Amino acid sequence: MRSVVISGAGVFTPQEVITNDELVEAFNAYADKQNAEHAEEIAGGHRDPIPHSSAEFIFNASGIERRHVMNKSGILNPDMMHPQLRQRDDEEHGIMTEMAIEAATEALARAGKAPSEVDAVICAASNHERAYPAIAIEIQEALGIQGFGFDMNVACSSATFGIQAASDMIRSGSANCILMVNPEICSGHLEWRDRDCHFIFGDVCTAVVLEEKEQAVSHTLFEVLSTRCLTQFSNNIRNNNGFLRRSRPSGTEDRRDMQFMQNGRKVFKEVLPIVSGLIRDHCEDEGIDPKSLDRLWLHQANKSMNDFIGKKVLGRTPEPHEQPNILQDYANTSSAGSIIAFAKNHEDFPENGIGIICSFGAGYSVGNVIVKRLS
Ligand code: CO8
Repeated sequence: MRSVVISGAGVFTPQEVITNDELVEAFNAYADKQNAEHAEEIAGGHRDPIPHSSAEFIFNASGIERRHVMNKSGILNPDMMHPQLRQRDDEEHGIMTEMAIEAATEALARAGKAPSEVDAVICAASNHERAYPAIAIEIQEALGIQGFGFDMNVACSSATFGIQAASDMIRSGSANCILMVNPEICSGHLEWRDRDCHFIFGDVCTAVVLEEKEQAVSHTLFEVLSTRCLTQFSNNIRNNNGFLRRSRPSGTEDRRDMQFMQNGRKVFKEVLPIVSGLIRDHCEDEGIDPKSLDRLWLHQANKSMNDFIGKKVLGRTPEPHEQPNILQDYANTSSAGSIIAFAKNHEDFPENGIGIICSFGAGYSVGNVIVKRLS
């Protein structure tokens, strides 16, 4: 059986940043305006006023301090409350491809690979900016990669499911070197007018190069020892937007369910045991004591969630370097979160050390990638 390694990772971080204070100021201005517009209905008891958001609540409930976004001005404009992104011509690169080129260029440089040595592209993300042609094929063309490309979506678990798909293809011989990219423009489908979730997401793009071990030239290699994916249907994280929208009577309305919706409390409670159980079972099936894992590069949605999982898996409170968090700077970037954590926190990882990249989210979905540092 051929062995698979991660030989390079890259992160494209958008320049624009929104702090919790800036976010809350814009939200509260929007709330005040709405409440003033509907003052009579509110006074008559026919409508609830929109309460103010709070930076203190956001930090305490999630651990998030700021987020990077592709466009800040639209999100912070109380008359708009969503990003404003320039429409590209069909002849130009799309915005997801632009982000992917940056992250992929870094990942390829770290792997020491030219695009001509890559033979497939997987674009794994929570949303794709169009239905077709596949974003992956546009990325493939933009970078000058031969072979094939395809898009896939398993929400927050897209990247780990993408790593499993790539690893299986490399092991079976249908590809030798695969670029797996995760351009996540979460700001496009977050409802910035909803106080319960307006602070959750940010934008980013990550990329990982996976290849057959014998052909890898990078000095930093992580062998993919084993992957495991699990899904279990739940409506607790849902988005009803889709290609049938115009065929429905209310298709043109500005409906709440056209953006990200979640029952955060239920997600929190229900997902935690699934994740810690899958990590434990997966490790044990591979003959690895979960308590001996050297690092957990976890999905980045909520600090308390990660603290809980870290403690459950290791049987003690992890040291900060054993379970690195990046969500304070990036917020939840969906599938890219665990890959940012890995990309920014693997240089100091010990040789022969074993760690796990784990993501979880809508579906529900959970993806594990157990890795061992070779060099
Ligand atoms: N400011 C002040 N107060 C607030 C705010 C706010 N912004 N928001 C809520 N409150 C209030 C509530 O009204 C409530 O008040 P009361 O007790 O009087 O009713 C109180 O604070 C507590 O509210 P919650 O119970 O909602 O707060 P929680 O402690 O549960 O924290 C969290 C909310 C942070 C959302 C938490 O539940 C959480 O992190 N849950 C897990 C979420 C998660 O992991 N989701 C994964 C989704 S991501 C995914 O799978 C990818 C989907 C595809 C990407 C989509 C991109 C857009």
